[in-house]
Amino acid sequence: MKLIAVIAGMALACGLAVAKDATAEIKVKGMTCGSCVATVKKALTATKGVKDADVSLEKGTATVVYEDSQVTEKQLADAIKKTGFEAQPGKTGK
Ligand SMILES: [Cu+2]
Repeated sequence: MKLIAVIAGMALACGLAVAKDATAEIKVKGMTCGSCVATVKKALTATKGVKDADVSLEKGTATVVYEDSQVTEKQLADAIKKTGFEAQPGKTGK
């Protein structure tokens, strides 16, 4: 019955690959140093549904990988706003 276990495992892996991850690029205004970046990143990664957050000081953006069934782009922007910075949801990619 080893073969069945292998097939079941493959089916499971495929199911996980299908689970939707969305990427949001949010404009963040007001960051001036590495500490600001860390604050924004921390707020994002602490938000439910967020898998990864990459904050750029030079570009003034936060690139967030999140599960769109758990959190919306607006909620991500709100999480940033709570830290005292201005946030504007931008384009969404896959
Ligand atoms: Cu700062």
